[in-house]
Amino acid sequence: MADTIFGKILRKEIPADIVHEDDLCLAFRDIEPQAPTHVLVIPKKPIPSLATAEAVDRDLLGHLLLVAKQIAEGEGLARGYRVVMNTGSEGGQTVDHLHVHLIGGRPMNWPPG
Ligand code: DGP
Repeated sequence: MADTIFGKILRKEIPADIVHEDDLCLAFRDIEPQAPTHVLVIPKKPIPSLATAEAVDRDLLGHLLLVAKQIAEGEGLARGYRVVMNTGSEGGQTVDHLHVHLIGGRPMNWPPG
């Protein structure tokens, strides 16, 4: 997989406001927050997008969601939040390293833009 800005964050080559790290993933605050809480959860495994994830990634993908839930609890998002995986150009993905957006702290609109 081609290197991305998230690869540089994973290797601590550029700074990020890290809120969680374990052996499988890193979570940090989005540099362009769309809500009071906006955290990105990324796997340490370099998977470009959900579209390229495979069956072997099943447990890893579940882990990312459970970490997002854990962070949401820590952020006090008891009234709800949104998790999003923008996938591909029409899905709005701009960084080709799979990531889960955790967004909360304000009411969310539907449908999304
Ligand atoms: P997406 O559009 O779904 O690929 O989301 C990419 C997100 O990554 C976008 O919300 C902005 C964020 N982002 C891009 N560059 C950086 C960076 O250098 N640091 C941090 N913390 N976030 C970044």
